[in-house]
Amino acid sequence: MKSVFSQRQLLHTPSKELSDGEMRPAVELPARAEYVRDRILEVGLGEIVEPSTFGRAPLERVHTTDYLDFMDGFHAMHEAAGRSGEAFPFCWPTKGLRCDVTPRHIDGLLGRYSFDAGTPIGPMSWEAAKISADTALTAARMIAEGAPVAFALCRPPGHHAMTDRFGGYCFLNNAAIAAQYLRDQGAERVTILDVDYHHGNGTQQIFYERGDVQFLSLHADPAEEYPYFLGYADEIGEGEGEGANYNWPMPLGTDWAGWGASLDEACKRAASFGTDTLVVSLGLDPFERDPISKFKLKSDDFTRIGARIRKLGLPTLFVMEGGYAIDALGVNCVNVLTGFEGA
Ligand code: 6XA
Ligand code: ZN
Repeated sequence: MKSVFSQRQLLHTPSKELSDGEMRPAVELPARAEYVRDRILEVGLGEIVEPSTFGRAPLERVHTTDYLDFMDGFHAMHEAAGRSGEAFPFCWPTKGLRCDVTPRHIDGLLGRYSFDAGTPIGPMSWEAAKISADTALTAARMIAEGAPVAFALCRPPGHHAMTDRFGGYCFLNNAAIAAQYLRDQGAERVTILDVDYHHGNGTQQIFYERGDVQFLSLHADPAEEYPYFLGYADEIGEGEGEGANYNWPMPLGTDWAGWGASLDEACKRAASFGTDTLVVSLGLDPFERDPISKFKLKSDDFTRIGARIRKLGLPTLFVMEGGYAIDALGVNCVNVLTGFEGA
């Protein structure tokens, strides 16, 4: 299978993040993508191609223009405010405050367009995020043109990014942008299967009232794990989207026995939706040695994930999301892809 990746996605270089009450070394590092790229080359998975530039139009199909304008202008505003280094929001329009105003101050704007303080923005972060979205779009175009499978080596990741808010290391929702692009290219129904350890709150929010894009997510119980405020089992979609959203929150410590059973249920939901294209939000953080996660999947289990997904018999776009056990990331990620190809 072909993969898509650009070195320019490495331009986002977060140094620290707010975690466990301290400023800690960032974990969403450029080296993550390099380990995956190197493993693709090592096993000879297939060609790695550069992303094309798709411009703003496909981003606007998912994100609001004011959010994109804010992000486009953010770095200049940060410098004009006499700031250097990484930006962190810290004040949000939560219930009880006004959500209908857009402040002029940089910290007010940072709060307006984010939902957490865990996502540092550096001078090149937005550039890298746009190229990461182009990577997803280029791989989606391969599927639209008839490829049975493609891998978008996206980094920074995307599944927490909402229509108008960044967070959870995510700025643009790569999987959602790709799914919408596939719809616009003629796919009638698209399923997004999110296997990242964390709930894909952004993807869920983007498609929650849509009946044409199904969202299925396997993740740690949000009562115990980030993002805490979305991802519960009773969230089934609204309006035309009712019945097109399903969550499988699982207890901390879940291993393949429980996780694989949930994957089976999710695959059955996908099969009964009548989907014609599958997008997999491929997080590698359910791994037993992931430093920020608490599931217990082993490297061989990732091969099983790929094989189970293949049984759906659908054109499949894999889009990379999280995963921070850097030394094992290449093996686990490529195990999913070879598990798919070998099944
Ligand atoms: C809070 C944890 C962010 C989770 C990022 C992730 N700092 N999402 O892996 O899938
Ligand atoms: Zn994650």
